[in-house]
This record gives sequence, C-alpha cells and structure tokens, in this order.
Amino acid sequence: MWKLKIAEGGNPWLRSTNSHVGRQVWEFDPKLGSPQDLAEIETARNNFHDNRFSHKHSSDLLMRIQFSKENPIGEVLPKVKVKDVEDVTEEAVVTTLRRAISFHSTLQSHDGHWPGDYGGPMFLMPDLVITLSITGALNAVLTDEHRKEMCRYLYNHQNKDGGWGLHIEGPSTMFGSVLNYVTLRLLGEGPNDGQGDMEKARDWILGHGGATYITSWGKMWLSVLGVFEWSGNNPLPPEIWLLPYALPFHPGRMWCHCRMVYLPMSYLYGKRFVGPITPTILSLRKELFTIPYHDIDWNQARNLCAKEDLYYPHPLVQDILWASLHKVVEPVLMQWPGKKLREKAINSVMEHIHYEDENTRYICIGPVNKVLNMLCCWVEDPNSEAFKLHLPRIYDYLWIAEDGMKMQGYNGSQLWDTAFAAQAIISTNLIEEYGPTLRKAHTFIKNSQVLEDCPGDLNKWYRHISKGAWPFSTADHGWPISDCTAEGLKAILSLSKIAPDIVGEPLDAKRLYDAVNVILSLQNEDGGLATYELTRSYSWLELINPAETFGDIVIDYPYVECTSAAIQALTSFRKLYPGHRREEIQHSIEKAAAFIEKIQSSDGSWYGSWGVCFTYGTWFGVKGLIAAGKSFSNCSSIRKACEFLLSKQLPSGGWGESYLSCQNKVYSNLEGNRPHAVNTGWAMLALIEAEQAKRDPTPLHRAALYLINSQMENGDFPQQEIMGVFNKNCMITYAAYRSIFPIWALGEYRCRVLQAR
Ligand code: LAN
Repeated sequence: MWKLKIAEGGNPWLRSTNSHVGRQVWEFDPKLGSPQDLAEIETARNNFHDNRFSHKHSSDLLMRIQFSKENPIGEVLPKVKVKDVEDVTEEAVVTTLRRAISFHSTLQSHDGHWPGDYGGPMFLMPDLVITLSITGALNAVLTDEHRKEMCRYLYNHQNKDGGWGLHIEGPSTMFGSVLNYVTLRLLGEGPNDGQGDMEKARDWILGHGGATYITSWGKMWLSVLGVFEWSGNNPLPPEIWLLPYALPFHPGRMWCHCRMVYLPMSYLYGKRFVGPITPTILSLRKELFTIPYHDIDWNQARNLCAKEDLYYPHPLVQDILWASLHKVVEPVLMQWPGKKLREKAINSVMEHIHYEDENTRYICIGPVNKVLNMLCCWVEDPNSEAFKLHLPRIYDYLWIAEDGMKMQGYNGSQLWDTAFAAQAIISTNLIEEYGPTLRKAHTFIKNSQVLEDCPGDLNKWYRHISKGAWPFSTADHGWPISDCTAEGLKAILSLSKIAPDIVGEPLDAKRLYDAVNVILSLQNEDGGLATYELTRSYSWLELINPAETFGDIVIDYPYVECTSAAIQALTSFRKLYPGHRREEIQHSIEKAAAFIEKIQSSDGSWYGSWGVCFTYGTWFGVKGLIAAGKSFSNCSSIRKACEFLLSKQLPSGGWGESYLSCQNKVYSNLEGNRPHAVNTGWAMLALIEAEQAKRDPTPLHRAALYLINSQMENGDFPQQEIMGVFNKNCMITYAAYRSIFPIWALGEYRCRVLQAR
C-alpha cells in the first residue's frame, strides 16, 4: 500500500535546513495495508474512474484513508440539516464547525502542516518522464508501482475525445495530448494499448494537424527527446544572459518563474542537445506526425500552433524577432568565432542553474525548472554530484490520490494552507477546543520561516532578499513570496495573541521585524506588490512572451492578492508593535490601498489571479481596503464591491465560479449554476468584512445555509471544481480549500453576524 511520509529525509543525497519539516513523500510498501484498507482504496479508484468525465477532480482519498487510520476521529457529531434560514442558529453553525475542524484536524500531520494534493496541470509529468527516460534513470527512480499509478492517472484524465487538456478540467490541447501520449509510450505503453485509448489519442493528435502544431514548450521537450528537430524551434539564445542588465528585456528582470524556466531551456537550445535515439523514439517520429518525419518543413513548424492551444497568440513583432534570430544570429553563434560566445553563455547559464539548485536544496522554484535543471546537470556531466542530488528531490513533487500518481505544481502548498487553516480556526473562536491543532500549526509556521538570504552578491544572481520571508511550501524550497510572508505573519501574529500554554511560545520580535522588512522591501513605486520580487520591467515585455498557452508570464506584475495581504499583515503588526518603522508602515499601507482602489474593475470586482476568480480577487480587494481603515460608509470601492458580490449570489444561496472567469476575464457561473463551497466562503468573508450584516444579513444567512448543508457525514466538505489558477489559463488544485474556507466563513459568520445580533 502507498504511504505518505512526512518530514523524512533518509537519503545521503538529501539536504535540509530544518530536518525536512514539511517534506511530503509517498512510498509504496507491499507489506502494508489490511485487506480492508486495500478494498477501500480499490473502491475509491473505481468510483473515480466511473465518474471521471463528470468529476474530473479527485478528492485526495488515499491520504484521507491513511489519516483516518492514523488519527481516528472518535465520535463524529451528527450532521446538521437546515431547511431554511430560520434554522441557521448559532448551535447549528457551531456544530457544523466542530464537525469540520475535528475532521480537518485529523488531516494535520505530526510536523503541524496539512499535506495535500497540489496537482491539476497536465504538462508536468511529461517533463519528468522525458527527462528520466533521456538520462536512463526512469527505472531507477520510478518503481513499477509508480509507473502503474502514473499510467492510471494519464488514462483517467484523458478526455472523451481522446486528447488531454492543459489541466485536468480543460478541453483537449495539442500540448497536453502529445506530451501525455508520449509519456504513456515512455512509461511502456504500446501504440495500441489502453483498449483503444492510445489509438484515440493518436487520432486526436493527427486529426488536429499532428505534433508540428504543439506549443513552443512542447516543441522544446520533443526536441530534447529526439522526436522534433531543433530547427523547428524558435531561438532561445543563452547569450541573452550576457547582455547588460540595463536592457529592459534582460532575463534578470523577468518574473522569476519565467526566468528560471527559460534559463535551462536556453542551455539545451544553445547546445542543441538531443537524447539517445531509441527504437521508441524512432517509432514516435512515425506516430505523431501526419507526414513522414523527414519531409516536415521545420522552418514552417516554428510558428505553428493548434488553435485549441492558443491563449496568447504571437504578435507580429515576435515572428519578426524569432525569424531574424533564427536566420541571421543563430548561424553565427553556431560556428567559430561566434561559437566562443556561445560557450561562454552556456557556462554562465550553467552557473545560474547550479546556484538555483544549491539554494533550493535541489527542489528548485517549480516543477518545470526542477526537471530541466536536472537534465542540464546530467548533460553537463552524467556522473555529476549535482545530478545525484537532484534525484531524491523528484519524490517531493509526486502525489498520489485515487486518480493515480501525478506531478504537482510545486513541492506542495504546506505553508500557505497551514497559515490559512490557522487563521480559519482562530476565526471560529473555538480556540481552546482546538488548542493542540493550533499549537502544531504554530510550530510548523515558526519552523518554516526562511532565516537567511541566499549567499553571495544577490544582484549577481538576480535575487531579492529572503531573510524573514515565508515560502509557499517549505523552508528548504526557500524562495520568498510576498503574500506567503504576509499570510505567515498574519497567522503568527494571531497565534501570538493566544495564551502560550495553549499554542506555544510566540516567535521572537526580531523575526517578525525581518518579515516586515521583506514585505516593505517588496512594495513597488505604484504601491502594489508582485509575487516574489519587485516588478523589474515593463508590461510591454509581454509582447515577447513565446508561451502560447500562458498569459502574463514575462514580468512579475503587482496583484490585488499580494497587495492586500501585505496591508493586512502590516496593520496587524502595527497594532502589536506600534513603534517599529512607524512612518514607513503607515506610508506603505496608504500607497497599497490607493493601488487596490486604482485597479478595481468598473463593476466593483477585482480579478483574482491565483484563485477562481472574481470572488477570490474581490475578497482580497475588500479585505485590504478595510484593513487600511476604509469602510462601507466612507469608501465607494467597498460599496461597489458588495453590490457586485450580491449580484452574483445564486438562488441556492451560494456562489459558484467557473475557471472560465480566469481565462475570459468575465464572471462565469459554474455549469448549471451550481454553487461551490469555496467561492461561497470567499464571497461571504468579503461581505461579512464589509459589514453586510448591519444592512441586510439575509444573503449571509442563505450562504451559511448552503455551506451547512453541503457538509458531508464525516465533517469533510465535498471536493468540487478546481479553484486555483496561474497565468490566466492553467488551473491548479488546492485540496485543503474545501475545508478551510467553509470553516473560515462560518467562523466569521458565527462571531460577527450571529453573535453580534
Ligand atoms: C504559485 C503558487 C503560489 C501562488 C500564491 C502564493 C498563492 C499567489 O498568491 C502568488 C503566486 C504563487 C506564488 C504561484 C505562482 C505560479 C506558480 C508558481 C504557482 C501557481 C504554483 C505553480 C506555478 C508555476 C508557474 C507552475 C510552473 C509553470 C510555469 C508556467 C513555469
């Protein structure tokens, strides 16, 4: 049976700054599991498979089954049923909350965090499998059980039409279809396996023009694998790293995720690296294209892209830019004396790769650069220590649920979920009852703060400070993030107000100052905060975004989420430490609030970039302004926001927003106007914050009614549609949100609506 292990190292090639706190790894042990356990897992798998076209999101049941044995809940209070708003009494709410928090507490691991599925994107496992197959490490890293579960996952998420989407809920794309088809082949599936499913996939691919129509990232992966020619790629010259930083398009000015992905890509491109040509590769060259491989017009292929994949079509300037680089500059750099420059560029790029690897303890900033960097280390030297150090960190990215084994979008969402869960539980005012849960969460948050900046001259490595920041996942990952720092600080400050005999000793003031320092340092001139760094260049740089499937990736833009979280953290901090950097904090809050008002849409909403979508953004917008001291009566932005939210409430009392909101930037209900517990939580939290209860509490009662009724027998909430997003177009799972936001909203509802009556 599969077992989730928490905070374990146990491999001589693994390094950690904090004894692996937060690390989550699944291992298969054939000796584990009673026949009953195995039967339970089998049932969960069958249920998922049977409903896979209507319920594309798995419910993270393997972890739940394991934890129900490890942390038995004891007696579950009986489920609350409410018929109409009159039944929504404080007792009903408190019982719902007790059931929910008791259940959610059983999902907390011994190091204090809430592990969970962070899958969703469908372009990540291919990157890993291609890399492992090129480096010959596939069978050493992935056991038979791993590969079996990966195949299960891929077949489970194949759309009815035979293709795969960019993410689990998305329609088929060439990017998803080709890469996942190739992955199945590399995992050992034959071209006619899967009871016709492989054939269906091929039909989709060939029916849409074949793999020459894949997106640029796909072209890159196929090229290293040997099933696409490098001449069919637009240039990714590593020399760009040698240019002066003063240039606005210097990679050091790009969004760190963009920079860190194009860094290793430019290494592979610069070398025109191609893996070993095996019989499978030769066969794939036949399977993926509509015409014989040697007849393909690669120059034309550079700019092909299936319409299903096109989210950000290339503007004409890009075509001109790539064509001139391709036809004029590349030929020079590929031969002496231009080749000398290429070598220099490649060496410099490799230095940056090693720096990133070392300073994330080989986790890397995300899944894509993780495997790309690993591949580059292998290309540089297959026997290198760096490659060996990369291998055990692969497991940090793998997660298994009833839909199979997936590659996650990050090495987890540990800190983020824990900071939110702590705040949600505190909001209910059932603090003493859940003291042990909060104490563990507190310990985790304390243990996950990043304590040092990266080494050396930060400017040379284009790095911002990290000391005092909180990461999204673990301290070993270590990249600082503005809103993770803010949410971490908010949680720590709330916990510091609770008696230490319940939740443990508070963090040293010195470490709070460091966090504040990080937040202040991340504020841009315009008052807004971006994700990991300051905004370092202009938005017109998006013109050279070559990734057709993603929007807004080239620079780090300021976001309502990050800006609002910063205001909230700074205002809570200032209440407890009014003397510390007083003026700066005051000034920062004012500028941030002005920024939030400025970016509000005319309909009163805010577009949320990292959650779905207007309910998420508007929650942050409202909460930020109110933290900055504004209110419904003195701020028209808040009034408009409330009007907006109320206008989207569904007849059921809930809110339910589709991922289409994110892509189209237009509020979209879920199919059939279904409500969603997480959107309902966000909308409720915003309205409660804006004192909706004083004006007309009925919408809040109706929302509470929906939340109470949607709770399941065991106290958990159902996993509904996917609620995370990035780069406008790709969805990502936040498995803990389904508990966190109903708890938080009902907690605030209890204390600020019902008790205030
Ligand atoms: C994340 C995860 C965390 C997220 C929040 C902190 C929630 C957000 O408020 C700010 C942005 C951030 C840090 C974020 C940015 C984009 C990430 C890193 C991700 C969604 C996780 C995966 C995604 C990353 C870009 C995926 C790899 C794909 C590429 C296009 C490089």
